[in-house]
Amino acid sequence: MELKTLLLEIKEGIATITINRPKAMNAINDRVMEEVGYVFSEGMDLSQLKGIIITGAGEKAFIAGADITEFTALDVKGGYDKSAFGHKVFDRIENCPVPVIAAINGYSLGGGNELAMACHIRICSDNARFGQPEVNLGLIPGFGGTQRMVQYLGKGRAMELLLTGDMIDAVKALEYGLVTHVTSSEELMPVATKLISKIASKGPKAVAGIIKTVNAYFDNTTNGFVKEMNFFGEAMGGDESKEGVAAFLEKRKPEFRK
Ligand code: CO8
Repeated sequence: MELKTLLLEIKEGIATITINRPKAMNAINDRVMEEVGYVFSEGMDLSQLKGIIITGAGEKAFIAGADITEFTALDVKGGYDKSAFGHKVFDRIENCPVPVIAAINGYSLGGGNELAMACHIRICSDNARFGQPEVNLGLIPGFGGTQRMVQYLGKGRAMELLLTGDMIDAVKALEYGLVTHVTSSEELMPVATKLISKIASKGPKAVAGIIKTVNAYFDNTTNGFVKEMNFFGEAMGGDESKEGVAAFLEKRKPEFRK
């Protein structure tokens, strides 16, 4: 698939996906959603990647939401289908076996903030602003925001932000646990890269196992504790733990990636 709305750069095993519609504040239109869905399925060879960074083009916005200009054509079925497709794509991000970091460089609103919340880690620049303003349009979030916002912020804070449509700044987002680091604009990508490089020095199977088992906590069709025991057993019998344990005992750094 030809990428028309995303920039995809892969350098030293780190993929950077830039949502590239700066004139529309990188709003997610149908094409963006299709392309994000594509890059998280056939569009990248995940087995060759250490991690993925998602960011927005320009200096003002990460993503200012779903593209509102496409809403006028939607009825009940159209709205449901658009929402369901977004869920499918964002589930792919959430369940990606390599770490996905949202590097939030400005407005992170509506569907854009929902995309950020599907990533494993969120960091932001100090000019970032976050919100779910759908209520101002007579809507509710449709790409998982009502659920993931509660997961990160707790019910009370999530309810207030969702019901008022208010935005919070980077400092508040850090206090609320929505992001884990606030940087200057210049430092945002270097910090994201550093985080991925650090994670890439660990065993990739253990990293994938942690992503799966943490996600299991939020999946009420599965028992996360059982999943953990199973993965733990597999990890203990696997080559990575042999290397990790041997390296500790031999007082050297483990080499997980050959
Ligand atoms: N969709 C389409 N265009 C947008 C969007 C958007 N979400 N956000 C900004 N733009 C466009 C503006 O229309 C403007 O275009 P133009 O230059 O052609 O007039 C351009 O980007 C620049 O924007 P502004 O001039 O408004 O810039 P400001 O700096 O004054 O304001 C804001 C920036 C605060 C980000 C403002 O643009 C804004 O409030 N945007 C809308 C934010 C919003 O409501 N987002 C939520 C959208 S709804 C949603 O995300 C639902 C997700 C679930 C969908 C489920 C499936 C149906």
